[in-house]
Amino acid sequence: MAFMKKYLLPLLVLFLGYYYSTHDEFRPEMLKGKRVVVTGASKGIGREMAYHLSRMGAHVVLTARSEESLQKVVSRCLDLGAASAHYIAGTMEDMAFAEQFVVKAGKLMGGVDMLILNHITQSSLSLFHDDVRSLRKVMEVNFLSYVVLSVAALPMLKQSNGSIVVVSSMAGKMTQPLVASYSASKFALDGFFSTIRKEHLMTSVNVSITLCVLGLIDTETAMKAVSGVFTSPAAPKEECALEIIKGAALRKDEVYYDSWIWTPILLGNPGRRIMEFLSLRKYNMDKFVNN
Ligand code: NDP
Ligand code: 2M3
Repeated sequence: MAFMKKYLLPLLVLFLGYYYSTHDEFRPEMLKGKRVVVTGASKGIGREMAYHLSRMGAHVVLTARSEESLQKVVSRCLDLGAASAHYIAGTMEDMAFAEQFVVKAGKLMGGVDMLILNHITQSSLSLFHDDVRSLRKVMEVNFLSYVVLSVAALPMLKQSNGSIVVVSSMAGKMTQPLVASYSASKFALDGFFSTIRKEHLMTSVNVSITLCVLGLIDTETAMKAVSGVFTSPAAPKEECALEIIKGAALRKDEVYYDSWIWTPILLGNPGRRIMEFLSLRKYNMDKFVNN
Protein backbone atom coordinates (compact mmCIF):
# COMPACT_ATOMS: atom_id res chain seq x y z
CA MET A 1 0.00 0.00 0.00
CA ALA A 2 2.80 2.39 0.95
CA PHE A 3 4.57 1.44 -2.32
CA MET A 4 1.38 2.21 -4.23
CA LYS A 5 1.10 5.65 -2.63
CA LYS A 6 4.77 6.51 -2.97
CA TYR A 7 5.46 5.37 -6.54
CA LEU A 8 2.43 4.14 -8.49
CA LEU A 9 0.06 7.03 -7.82
CA PRO A 10 2.52 9.82 -8.73
CA LEU A 11 3.51 7.84 -11.84
CA LEU A 12 -0.13 7.50 -12.86
CA VAL A 13 -0.73 11.22 -12.34
CA LEU A 14 2.38 12.06 -14.38
CA PHE A 15 1.32 9.72 -17.16
CA LEU A 16 -2.23 11.10 -17.33
CA GLY A 17 -0.94 14.67 -17.19
CA TYR A 18 1.45 13.97 -20.05
CA TYR A 19 -1.21 12.14 -22.04
CA TYR A 20 -3.77 14.92 -21.86
CA SER A 21 -1.28 17.75 -22.37
CA THR A 22 0.08 16.29 -25.62
CA HIS A 23 -3.18 15.03 -27.07
CA ASP A 24 -5.16 17.59 -29.07
CA GLU A 25 -8.89 17.33 -29.48
CA PHE A 26 -10.21 16.03 -32.78
CA ARG A 27 -12.54 18.31 -34.71
CA PRO A 28 -14.31 17.14 -37.90
CA GLU A 29 -13.34 20.46 -39.57
CA MET A 30 -9.77 19.18 -39.57
CA LEU A 31 -10.71 17.13 -42.64
CA LYS A 32 -12.68 19.85 -44.46
CA GLY A 33 -11.20 20.38 -47.92
CA LYS A 34 -8.45 17.79 -47.32
CA ARG A 35 -7.51 15.61 -50.29
CA VAL A 36 -7.72 11.97 -49.20
CA VAL A 37 -6.98 8.72 -51.02
CA VAL A 38 -8.61 5.53 -49.65
CA THR A 39 -7.75 2.01 -50.89
CA GLY A 40 -10.05 -0.98 -50.36
CA ALA A 41 -12.94 1.48 -50.28
CA SER A 42 -15.64 -0.59 -52.03
CA LYS A 43 -16.83 -2.21 -48.77
CA GLY A 44 -16.07 -2.78 -45.08
CA ILE A 45 -13.93 -0.33 -43.09
CA GLY A 46 -12.62 1.45 -46.21
CA ARG A 47 -16.15 2.31 -47.33
CA GLU A 48 -17.06 3.58 -43.84
CA MET A 49 -13.95 5.79 -43.85
CA ALA A 50 -14.97 7.24 -47.22
CA TYR A 51 -18.42 8.05 -45.79
CA HIS A 52 -17.03 9.74 -42.67
CA LEU A 53 -14.54 11.76 -44.75
CA SER A 54 -17.38 12.84 -47.04
CA ARG A 55 -19.52 14.00 -44.11
CA MET A 56 -16.51 16.04 -42.97
CA GLY A 57 -16.27 17.72 -46.39
CA ALA A 58 -13.08 16.12 -47.70
CA HIS A 59 -12.13 15.41 -51.33
CA VAL A 60 -11.85 11.63 -51.85
CA VAL A 61 -10.40 9.34 -54.50
CA LEU A 62 -11.33 5.71 -53.86
CA THR A 63 -10.04 2.44 -55.26
CA ALA A 64 -10.74 -1.32 -55.21
CA ARG A 65 -11.34 -3.88 -57.98
CA SER A 66 -15.15 -3.79 -58.14
CA GLU A 67 -16.15 -0.86 -60.34
CA GLU A 68 -19.84 -1.43 -59.70
CA SER A 69 -19.49 -1.09 -55.91
CA LEU A 70 -17.14 1.89 -56.18
CA GLN A 71 -19.67 3.72 -58.34
CA LYS A 72 -22.31 3.33 -55.61
CA VAL A 73 -19.92 4.39 -52.85
CA VAL A 74 -18.87 7.50 -54.79
CA SER A 75 -22.46 8.59 -55.40
CA ARG A 76 -23.28 8.16 -51.69
CA CYS A 77 -20.12 10.15 -50.81
CA LEU A 78 -21.40 13.03 -52.93
CA ASP A 79 -24.80 12.83 -51.19
CA LEU A 80 -23.09 12.94 -47.81
CA GLY A 81 -21.24 16.16 -48.63
CA ALA A 82 -17.85 15.25 -50.08
CA ALA A 83 -16.08 18.26 -51.64
CA SER A 84 -15.46 15.90 -54.57
CA ALA A 85 -15.51 12.11 -55.00
CA HIS A 86 -13.90 9.95 -57.70
CA TYR A 87 -12.95 6.33 -58.14
CA ILE A 88 -10.30 4.49 -60.12
CA ALA A 89 -10.84 0.70 -60.27
CA GLY A 90 -7.96 -1.78 -60.44
CA THR A 91 -6.09 -4.52 -58.65
CA MET A 92 -3.25 -3.98 -56.18
CA GLU A 93 -1.68 -7.22 -57.44
CA ASP A 94 -0.42 -4.99 -60.25
CA MET A 95 2.32 -2.64 -58.99
CA ALA A 96 2.14 -0.54 -62.16
CA PHE A 97 -1.55 0.09 -61.42
CA ALA A 98 -0.71 1.04 -57.82
CA GLU A 99 1.82 3.64 -58.96
CA GLN A 100 -0.36 5.11 -61.71
CA PHE A 101 -3.37 5.20 -59.41
CA VAL A 102 -1.65 7.58 -56.98
CA VAL A 103 -0.45 9.85 -59.78
CA LYS A 104 -3.97 10.01 -61.26
CA ALA A 105 -5.52 10.61 -57.81
CA GLY A 106 -3.08 13.49 -57.27
CA LYS A 107 -4.05 15.00 -60.63
CA LEU A 108 -7.78 14.68 -59.85
CA MET A 109 -7.43 16.57 -56.54
CA GLY A 110 -4.42 18.79 -57.27
CA GLY A 111 -2.32 17.03 -54.60
CA VAL A 112 -2.75 14.60 -51.71
CA ASP A 113 -2.99 15.34 -47.97
CA MET A 114 -3.72 11.84 -46.69
CA LEU A 115 -3.06 8.36 -48.11
CA ILE A 116 -5.13 5.67 -46.36
CA LEU A 117 -3.80 2.17 -47.09
CA ASN A 118 -6.49 -0.33 -46.17
CA HIS A 119 -6.99 -3.03 -48.86
CA ILE A 120 -6.05 -6.68 -48.36
CA THR A 121 -6.26 -9.66 -50.64
CA GLN A 122 -8.92 -12.23 -49.82
CA SER A 123 -7.78 -14.67 -47.13
CA SER A 124 -9.42 -17.41 -45.11
CA LEU A 125 -8.41 -18.99 -41.82
CA SER A 126 -6.29 -22.08 -42.54
CA LEU A 127 -3.19 -23.98 -41.45
CA PHE A 128 -0.06 -23.09 -43.37
CA HIS A 129 1.34 -26.14 -45.17
CA ASP A 130 3.31 -25.28 -48.27
CA ASP A 131 1.34 -22.64 -50.14
CA VAL A 132 4.21 -20.34 -51.02
CA ARG A 133 2.37 -19.05 -54.08
CA SER A 134 -0.46 -17.64 -51.97
CA LEU A 135 2.02 -16.30 -49.36
CA ARG A 136 3.73 -14.36 -52.18
CA LYS A 137 0.40 -12.91 -53.31
CA VAL A 138 -0.50 -11.90 -49.76
CA MET A 139 2.88 -10.18 -49.29
CA GLU A 140 2.54 -8.38 -52.63
CA VAL A 141 -1.00 -7.11 -52.12
CA ASN A 142 -0.99 -6.51 -48.33
CA PHE A 143 2.58 -5.21 -48.04
CA LEU A 144 4.50 -4.46 -51.24
CA SER A 145 1.69 -2.47 -52.86
CA TYR A 146 1.53 -0.31 -49.70
CA VAL A 147 5.20 0.55 -50.19
CA VAL A 148 4.69 1.28 -53.92
CA LEU A 149 1.67 3.50 -53.17
CA SER A 150 3.60 5.39 -50.47
CA VAL A 151 6.65 5.92 -52.68
CA ALA A 152 4.44 7.31 -55.45
CA ALA A 153 2.57 9.61 -53.04
CA LEU A 154 5.55 10.85 -51.01
CA PRO A 155 6.47 13.86 -53.20
CA MET A 156 2.87 15.12 -52.92
CA LEU A 157 2.66 14.32 -49.20
CA LYS A 158 5.91 16.22 -48.56
CA GLN A 159 4.46 19.22 -50.31
CA SER A 160 1.29 19.15 -48.18
CA ASN A 161 2.94 18.03 -44.91
CA GLY A 162 0.52 15.14 -45.21
CA SER A 163 -0.07 11.73 -43.67
CA ILE A 164 0.22 8.05 -44.46
CA VAL A 165 -2.30 5.82 -42.67
CA VAL A 166 -1.58 2.10 -42.57
CA VAL A 167 -4.46 -0.19 -41.54
CA SER A 168 -3.05 -3.20 -39.72
CA SER A 169 -4.29 -5.72 -37.17
CA MET A 170 -3.58 -7.21 -33.77
CA ALA A 171 -2.21 -10.05 -35.93
CA GLY A 172 0.56 -7.59 -36.89
CA LYS A 173 1.63 -7.16 -33.25
CA MET A 174 1.03 -10.68 -31.79
CA THR A 175 0.71 -14.16 -33.24
CA GLN A 176 -2.30 -16.44 -33.42
CA PRO A 177 -2.86 -19.67 -35.36
CA LEU A 178 -4.46 -19.89 -38.85
CA VAL A 179 -3.28 -16.53 -40.21
CA ALA A 180 0.43 -17.11 -40.99
CA SER A 181 0.63 -15.23 -44.31
CA TYR A 182 -1.76 -12.47 -43.29
CA SER A 183 0.14 -12.01 -40.02
CA ALA A 184 3.52 -11.94 -41.82
CA SER A 185 2.23 -9.17 -44.11
CA LYS A 186 0.94 -7.14 -41.16
CA PHE A 187 4.19 -7.54 -39.16
CA ALA A 188 6.06 -6.43 -42.31
CA LEU A 189 3.98 -3.23 -42.38
CA ASP A 190 5.05 -2.45 -38.79
CA GLY A 191 8.74 -3.16 -39.54
CA PHE A 192 8.76 -1.03 -42.67
CA PHE A 193 6.50 1.89 -41.82
CA SER A 194 7.71 2.29 -38.21
CA THR A 195 11.27 2.47 -39.58
CA ILE A 196 10.24 5.06 -42.16
CA ARG A 197 8.57 7.07 -39.37
CA LYS A 198 11.92 7.21 -37.53
CA GLU A 199 13.72 8.21 -40.74
CA HIS A 200 11.22 11.01 -41.30
CA LEU A 201 11.81 12.19 -37.74
CA MET A 202 15.60 12.20 -38.14
CA THR A 203 15.62 13.85 -41.56
CA SER A 204 12.88 16.42 -40.80
CA VAL A 205 10.36 15.05 -43.29
CA ASN A 206 6.99 16.30 -42.07
CA VAL A 207 4.87 13.36 -43.26
CA SER A 208 3.17 11.53 -40.37
CA ILE A 209 2.69 7.77 -40.35
CA THR A 210 -0.20 6.26 -38.38
CA LEU A 211 -0.26 2.49 -37.90
CA CYS A 212 -3.74 1.22 -36.97
CA VAL A 213 -3.90 -1.93 -34.86
CA LEU A 214 -7.42 -3.34 -35.13
CA GLY A 215 -9.15 -6.19 -33.32
CA LEU A 216 -12.05 -8.10 -34.85
CA ILE A 217 -14.39 -5.70 -36.71
CA ASP A 218 -17.90 -6.60 -37.87
CA THR A 219 -17.36 -6.33 -41.65
CA GLU A 220 -19.14 -8.91 -43.80
CA THR A 221 -15.86 -10.44 -45.02
CA ALA A 222 -14.34 -10.80 -41.56
CA MET A 223 -17.51 -12.26 -40.06
CA LYS A 224 -17.62 -14.86 -42.85
CA ALA A 225 -13.90 -15.62 -42.42
CA VAL A 226 -14.08 -16.33 -38.68
CA SER A 227 -17.51 -18.00 -38.60
CA GLY A 228 -17.38 -21.46 -37.04
CA VAL A 229 -13.69 -21.08 -36.06
CA PHE A 230 -13.62 -18.54 -33.27
CA THR A 231 -16.11 -16.39 -31.45
CA SER A 232 -14.97 -13.12 -30.03
CA PRO A 233 -16.94 -9.89 -29.84
CA ALA A 234 -16.62 -7.84 -33.03
CA ALA A 235 -16.44 -4.04 -32.79
CA PRO A 236 -18.56 -1.84 -35.12
CA LYS A 237 -16.97 -0.86 -38.45
CA GLU A 238 -18.47 2.65 -38.41
CA GLU A 239 -16.80 3.59 -35.11
CA CYS A 240 -13.60 1.81 -36.15
CA ALA A 241 -13.43 3.92 -39.32
CA LEU A 242 -13.97 7.12 -37.30
CA GLU A 243 -11.22 6.23 -34.80
CA ILE A 244 -8.76 5.67 -37.66
CA ILE A 245 -9.57 9.09 -39.15
CA LYS A 246 -9.29 10.79 -35.74
CA GLY A 247 -5.89 9.21 -35.05
CA ALA A 248 -4.68 10.12 -38.53
CA ALA A 249 -5.86 13.75 -38.25
CA LEU A 250 -4.06 14.06 -34.90
CA ARG A 251 -0.92 12.58 -36.53
CA LYS A 252 -0.68 9.81 -33.94
CA ASP A 253 1.99 7.14 -34.39
CA GLU A 254 -0.42 4.31 -33.57
CA VAL A 255 -4.18 3.82 -33.17
CA TYR A 256 -5.55 0.84 -31.27
CA TYR A 257 -9.16 -0.17 -31.79
CA ASP A 258 -10.54 -3.31 -30.19
CA SER A 259 -13.55 -4.31 -28.09
CA TRP A 260 -11.27 -5.24 -25.15
CA ILE A 261 -10.00 -2.19 -23.24
CA TRP A 262 -6.68 -3.77 -22.19
CA THR A 263 -5.48 -4.36 -25.77
CA PRO A 264 -3.65 -1.01 -26.24
CA ILE A 265 -1.86 -1.39 -22.92
CA LEU A 266 -0.86 -5.02 -23.45
CA LEU A 267 0.19 -4.62 -27.10
CA GLY A 268 1.67 -1.10 -26.62
CA ASN A 269 5.03 -2.72 -25.79
CA PRO A 270 6.82 -0.22 -23.54
CA GLY A 271 10.00 -2.37 -23.69
CA ARG A 272 10.21 -1.88 -27.46
CA ARG A 273 9.58 1.86 -27.14
CA ILE A 274 12.31 2.31 -24.53
CA MET A 275 14.80 0.28 -26.62
CA GLU A 276 13.94 2.30 -29.74
CA PHE A 277 14.30 5.59 -27.88
CA LEU A 278 17.69 4.58 -26.44
CA SER A 279 19.02 3.24 -29.75
CA LEU A 280 18.10 6.45 -31.63
CA ARG A 281 20.55 8.42 -29.50
CA LYS A 282 23.50 6.42 -30.83
CA TYR A 283 22.98 7.55 -34.42
CA ASN A 284 24.90 10.12 -36.39
CA MET A 285 22.76 10.86 -39.45
CA ASP A 286 25.04 13.47 -41.08
CA LYS A 287 25.91 11.13 -43.97
CA PHE A 288 22.25 10.70 -44.87
CA VAL A 289 20.85 14.21 -44.46
CA ASN A 290 21.08 16.77 -47.27
CA ASN A 291 22.46 20.26 -46.44
P1 NDP B 1 -13.15 -6.03 -46.59
O1 NDP B 1 -12.98 -7.41 -47.14
O2 NDP B 1 -14.51 -5.60 -46.16
O3 NDP B 1 -12.61 -4.98 -47.67
C1 NDP B 1 -11.44 -5.21 -48.38
C2 NDP B 1 -11.30 -4.19 -49.48
O4 NDP B 1 -10.12 -4.47 -50.25
C3 NDP B 1 -12.46 -4.18 -50.45
O5 NDP B 1 -12.77 -2.88 -50.85
C4 NDP B 1 -11.94 -5.00 -51.62
O6 NDP B 1 -12.63 -4.60 -52.80
C5 NDP B 1 -10.47 -4.58 -51.64
N1 NDP B 1 -9.60 -5.54 -52.31
C6 NDP B 1 -9.60 -6.89 -52.19
N2 NDP B 1 -8.68 -7.44 -53.00
C7 NDP B 1 -8.09 -6.42 -53.67
C8 NDP B 1 -7.09 -6.35 -54.68
N3 NDP B 1 -6.51 -7.44 -55.16
N4 NDP B 1 -6.73 -5.13 -55.13
C9 NDP B 1 -7.31 -4.01 -54.67
N5 NDP B 1 -8.27 -4.00 -53.72
C10 NDP B 1 -8.66 -5.21 -53.24
O7 NDP B 1 -12.09 -5.88 -45.38
P2 NDP B 1 -12.21 -5.09 -43.98
O8 NDP B 1 -12.89 -3.81 -44.21
O9 NDP B 1 -12.75 -6.02 -42.98
O10 NDP B 1 -10.66 -4.84 -43.65
C11 NDP B 1 -10.03 -3.63 -43.98
C12 NDP B 1 -8.67 -3.56 -43.30
O11 NDP B 1 -8.83 -3.75 -41.89
C13 NDP B 1 -7.67 -4.62 -43.77
O12 NDP B 1 -6.40 -4.05 -43.87
C14 NDP B 1 -7.72 -5.65 -42.65
O13 NDP B 1 -6.51 -6.37 -42.53
C15 NDP B 1 -7.93 -4.74 -41.45
N6 NDP B 1 -8.48 -5.48 -40.33
C16 NDP B 1 -9.76 -5.96 -40.38
C17 NDP B 1 -10.25 -6.71 -39.34
C18 NDP B 1 -11.65 -7.22 -39.32
O14 NDP B 1 -11.98 -7.99 -38.40
N7 NDP B 1 -12.51 -6.79 -40.24
C19 NDP B 1 -9.42 -7.05 -38.17
C20 NDP B 1 -8.10 -6.48 -38.21
C21 NDP B 1 -7.66 -5.73 -39.26
P3 NDP B 1 -12.67 -5.47 -54.17
O15 NDP B 1 -12.98 -6.88 -53.79
O16 NDP B 1 -13.75 -4.79 -54.95
O17 NDP B 1 -11.33 -5.32 -54.81
C1 2M3 C 1 -10.99 -8.77 -43.15
C2 2M3 C 1 -11.18 -9.28 -44.42
C3 2M3 C 1 -10.50 -9.57 -42.14
C4 2M3 C 1 -10.16 -10.87 -42.46
C5 2M3 C 1 -10.36 -11.32 -43.78
C6 2M3 C 1 -9.51 -13.00 -42.65
C7 2M3 C 1 -9.23 -12.05 -40.33
C8 2M3 C 1 -10.35 -12.03 -39.33
C9 2M3 C 1 -8.41 -10.86 -39.85
C10 2M3 C 1 -7.72 -10.21 -37.62
C11 2M3 C 1 -7.83 -10.40 -36.13
C12 2M3 C 1 -7.52 -11.80 -35.69
C13 2M3 C 1 -7.90 -13.54 -34.21
C14 2M3 C 1 -6.29 -13.83 -35.88
C15 2M3 C 1 -6.57 -12.56 -36.34
N1 2M3 C 1 -10.87 -10.55 -44.74
N2 2M3 C 1 -9.96 -12.62 -43.86
C16 2M3 C 1 -9.62 -11.95 -41.75
C17 2M3 C 1 -8.99 -14.36 -42.34
C18 2M3 C 1 -9.67 -11.73 -38.04
N3 2M3 C 1 -8.56 -10.89 -38.43
O1 2M3 C 1 -6.87 -9.51 -38.09
N4 2M3 C 1 -8.18 -12.30 -34.63
C19 2M3 C 1 -6.96 -14.33 -34.81
C20 2M3 C 1 -8.87 -9.64 -35.45
C21 2M3 C 1 -7.43 -9.29 -35.29
